[in-house]
Amino acid sequence: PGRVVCVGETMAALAPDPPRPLAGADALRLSTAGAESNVAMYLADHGIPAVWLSAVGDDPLGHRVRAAVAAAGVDVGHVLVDPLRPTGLLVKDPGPAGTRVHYYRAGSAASALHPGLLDGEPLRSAALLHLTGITPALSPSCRDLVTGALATPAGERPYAISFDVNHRAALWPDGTAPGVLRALADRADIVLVGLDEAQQLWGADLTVAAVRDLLPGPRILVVKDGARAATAVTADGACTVPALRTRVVEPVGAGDAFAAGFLAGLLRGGSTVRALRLGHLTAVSALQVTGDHGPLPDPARTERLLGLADADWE
Ligand code: KDG
Repeated sequence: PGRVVCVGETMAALAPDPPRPLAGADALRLSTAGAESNVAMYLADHGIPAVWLSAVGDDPLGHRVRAAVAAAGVDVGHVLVDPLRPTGLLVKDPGPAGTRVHYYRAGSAASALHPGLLDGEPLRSAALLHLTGITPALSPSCRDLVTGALATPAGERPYAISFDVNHRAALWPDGTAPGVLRALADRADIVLVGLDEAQQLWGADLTVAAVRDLLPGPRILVVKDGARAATAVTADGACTVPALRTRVVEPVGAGDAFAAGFLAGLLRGGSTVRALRLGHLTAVSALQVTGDHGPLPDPARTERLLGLADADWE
C-alpha cells in the first residue's frame, strides 16, 4: 500500500498518576498526545508506511515526542524543530464527571505550521494525506494549511485526503467550529465523525442519514456511534458494522485508532465491511490502555476476526 502522510500537532501530555483531580495530585505521568501522530502510529502497526509531518520545539519535550512517534515505526524525518517556539503541552484533569483537558499550546512550534509544509518530498509519493479538525483551530497559518490542502477539487488532487472532524470545543472559543468544520470536511475524500460529535456541532437530533445530507461531498463518510456501531456511507449506500464489546480502561485515542484501522483496511483494498471491522479492532487496542497507543492483537487473531460471518462478529 502507498504511504500516508499525517499532519498535525503532537504535544507532551501530563496526567495525575494514579488518576485523581489535578488540584490534589502529587505525581504526574508524562506521555505523548496528538491525534494525527496516533493515526500514524497505528497505521505503522498495520504495516502501512506512515509519515508524521509537524513541528516541535527544540526542547526536551519536543525531542521526546518525536522519539516516541519514531519508536512506533513512523517516519519523523521531516518533522521541523523550531528553535524559537516551545512544544505544546496537554494536561489531563480527571474528575467525577470525566477527564477535562487543559491545553498549553498557544504559540507552540506546531501552531506556526503553514501551507508550505505540504510542498516537500513526503507528499510527492503519498497515497493519502490525513488531516483533522484540530489543526484549523490552532492558528491562522494552520487553518490556511488545511484549507489550502482541500482547496483543489477531490478529483484533481494527486492523493486522497482523509479528514477526522475531531471537534475539540476548547479550541473554538468563538463558536465558529460548526461552519468551519463542515465546510472543510465536505471537501475531503474520506471523512470520519462521531454521531455525538456531529450532534454537538450541527444539531441534537441528527441521524446518520442527516449527517450525510450535511456532508454530501466525501466519497466515503464514516459516522461512528460510540460503543454501538460505525456506518460507512458511500455511493453504494450505507454499511453498518457493530462495535466490539470490550472492557474500557480509558477511551482517549480510540477515535484515532479506529481511523487508522479503517484507513489501513481501505489502503489494503479490502471491502468497506472489512475496513470498518479493522477500525473497531484497532479501537479496542486504544480502549484497553491508559495511553493513546496500545498494542494490536496478533495478526492471526485479527485475520480470524476479520473473516467471521456477520452473525458471529456480533
Ligand atoms: O486524539 C486523542 C488525543 O491524543 C488528542 O485529543 C490530543 O491531539 C490532541 C488534541 O489536540 O486534543
